[in-house]
Amino acid sequence: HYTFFPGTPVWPESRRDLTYAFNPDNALTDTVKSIFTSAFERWATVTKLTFTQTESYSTADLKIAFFAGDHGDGEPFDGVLGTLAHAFSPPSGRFHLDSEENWVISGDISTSSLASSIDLESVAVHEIGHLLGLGHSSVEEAIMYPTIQSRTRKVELASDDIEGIQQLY
Ligand code: TQI
Ligand code: ZN
Ligand code: ZN
Repeated sequence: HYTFFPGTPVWPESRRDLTYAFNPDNALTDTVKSIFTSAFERWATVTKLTFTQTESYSTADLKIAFFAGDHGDGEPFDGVLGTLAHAFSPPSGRFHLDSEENWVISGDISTSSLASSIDLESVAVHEIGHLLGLGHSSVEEAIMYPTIQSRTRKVELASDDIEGIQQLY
């Protein structure tokens, strides 16, 4: 079953059209950016929320950045595997990914040669759930379940994820 963060923080009524931006220092390709766009779309289709990319990193509601190791927020990344990414509850909007992971951005992850390969969209859909206020779920099929099998792609919201987010928005 789905959960919320303590105190059930949500984006307020006045901020349901959210903007997102990528850390300009990361210089991400359009292909990588499009993975995040797809991940946002999965949540937008089941809520009244909208997500629009902006070039203005400083003013965006949701800020996406890749970092390695200690990046100044008290939650350092740890190299390959372990922590892959983290996102903070509303209205923080901070979404950080470990740049040292072997991110898979396209292709079939199940036949990937590296045992440590991680599917970027799967992690993005999960972290966006956190950005919007969902905690972890006890339902194994849910996107918000706290573990993922290695070399697995899991990007489709389960009914548990949809019920949880529709409770909030
Ligand atoms: N990062 C953890 C996560 O996002 C960070 C975390 C731990 C956390 N406890 C939390 C975030 C409580 C919010 C609330 O869950 S992770 C997965 C999964 C991670 C894990 O790098 O371990 C995914 C990131 F579910 F597959 F294990 C993304 Cl999809
Ligand atoms: Zn961080
Ligand atoms: Zn999580």
